[in-house]
Amino acid sequence: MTQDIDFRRSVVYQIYPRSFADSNGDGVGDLPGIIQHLDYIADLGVTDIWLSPIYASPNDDNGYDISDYRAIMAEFGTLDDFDRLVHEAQKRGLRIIMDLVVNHTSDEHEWFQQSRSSRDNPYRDYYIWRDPSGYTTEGKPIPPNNWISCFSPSAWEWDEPTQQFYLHLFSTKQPDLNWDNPKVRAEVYDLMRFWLDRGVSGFRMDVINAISKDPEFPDDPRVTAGGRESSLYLIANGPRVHEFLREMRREVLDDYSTLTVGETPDTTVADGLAYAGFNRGELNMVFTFEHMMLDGNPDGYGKWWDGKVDVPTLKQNLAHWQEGLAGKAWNSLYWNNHDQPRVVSRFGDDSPQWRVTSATMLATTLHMMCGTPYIYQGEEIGMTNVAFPELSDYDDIEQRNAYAQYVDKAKIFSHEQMMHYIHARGRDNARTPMQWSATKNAGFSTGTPWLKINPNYRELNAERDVADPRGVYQYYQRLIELRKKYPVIIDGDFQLLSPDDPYTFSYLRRTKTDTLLVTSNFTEHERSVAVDSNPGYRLILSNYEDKEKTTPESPLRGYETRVWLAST
Ligand code: TEU
Ligand code: CA
Repeated sequence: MTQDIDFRRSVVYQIYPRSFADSNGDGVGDLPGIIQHLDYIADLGVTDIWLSPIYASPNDDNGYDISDYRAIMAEFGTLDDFDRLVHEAQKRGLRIIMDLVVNHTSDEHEWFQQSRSSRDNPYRDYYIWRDPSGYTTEGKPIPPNNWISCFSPSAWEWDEPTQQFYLHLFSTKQPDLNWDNPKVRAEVYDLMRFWLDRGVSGFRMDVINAISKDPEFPDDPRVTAGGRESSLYLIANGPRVHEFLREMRREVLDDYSTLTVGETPDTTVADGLAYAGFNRGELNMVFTFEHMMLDGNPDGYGKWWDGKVDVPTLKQNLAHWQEGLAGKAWNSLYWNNHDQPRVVSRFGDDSPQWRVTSATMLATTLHMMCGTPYIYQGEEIGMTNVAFPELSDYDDIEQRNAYAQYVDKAKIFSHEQMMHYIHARGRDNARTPMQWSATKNAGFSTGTPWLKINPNYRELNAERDVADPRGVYQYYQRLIELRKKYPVIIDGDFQLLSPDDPYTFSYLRRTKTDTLLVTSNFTEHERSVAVDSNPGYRLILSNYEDKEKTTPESPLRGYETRVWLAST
């Protein structure tokens, strides 16, 4: 059995390859583009790069629909480019973590092509096929149950030639694999070995908590009651998921040194302990979704809303995970990924006056908690949400489907409302191309980018930010340096201070010898925080300059954050 890599000391940088850097002018980011920017990533101080999917894909869901697990998407490059990327990353001390998308494949994957070809094909049982539950008076087949998919109304798609439905929790082009079939599991373990043997250092596992389905396929009571949100919550954390993950560890992960993080929507602290508990033999950590759902639609229309979460709700939720996992499992820490709006626009203030200050405040609040921080491309320069005027300016399948459901079909939101919600929460906020410079197309591509650039790139770009000692990039460097310097950031316990204070987010981290105090102001107005005076405190980081006059008790200015350390 091989030892896991030291995931407690990792800092992970996530790349969405399509939007990172285009080396050949076709408008699509690619692997050579990533290689060109490896120094930029290494200089931040991170230890690992997580690549969103780079496998062959028809791109119904931008690579999260895989048609060949052993091939690189043609637009992204070749296996040779991939080997070069691993090698160049290693030279800079960076590990590569792959996205493992095995809850479903593309419908264009060979397995599904075989599976749908006939009921007695040997691959039939690789997917989840069911008979209709009946027929309408017009003779239309009725799905086996009422489950709603994340990207289309029903989670079941009728296959006319073989007269059965197949299950797809996401788009109709993303059929769910049947993990109850041991052959499917063996195929997955095989492809994992393929990449581990090629030099990757672990996996971020896409909706891995959805792989085991309840064999009863019960109706979703929320849908029965008229709800419109996806049934993922009901399907998540199914009966055999822990058995499968332990088998995966025995069959594959035990033979390698890896970092594993599960993407686990609809997961509570208790589930988190079960997936990522230190002695469970499953995953190193999981991504909780709880803090990402707090600002959802109050009427049960999913994430489509533009309201703000209040500070106590947000910090109490994060504290709940910090305390719940303490000493028993490990947290992942994130504000952003390719599915979420930009954090500076969401929990901070992206106006020119406050953008940098609130971005660095949010970064500090997150990185000083206990867990492994994840940085999503562009977060390290404070990239913001975008507000394109037309629906046609957007690409994301989730946004397009939500518009069709909520505006066209059910007429619950007006066009204007829905555009507003897309601006606030749409996934394309995270997917506009990386803003490298003030030159044409933000230096992302010499051609026409696959998705429009955020028009603020002339002022907001890496070239400018990296050079600015008061910018966001250099601040992230300092945060990561602190983590390497002070063990309390890794090992300390966690205690939330003033849990009900509506404006500030403050906490302590303690070991036997050290106390770290973090105080952050989530508003533009001056706020005081109640803290225990400790004469030993010295300021080790802040996003304002005049450090001399400051004490832990002095009021925090707009979006100010401070990190204090006392050692005995
Ligand atoms: O996301 C899983 C998931 O639960 C999504 O529904 C997610 O909650 C949603 O995008 C947020 O609005 C993963 C990937 O991260 C996502 O990009 C994929 O589209 C999805 O799986 C299917 O593979
Ligand atoms: Ca390209």
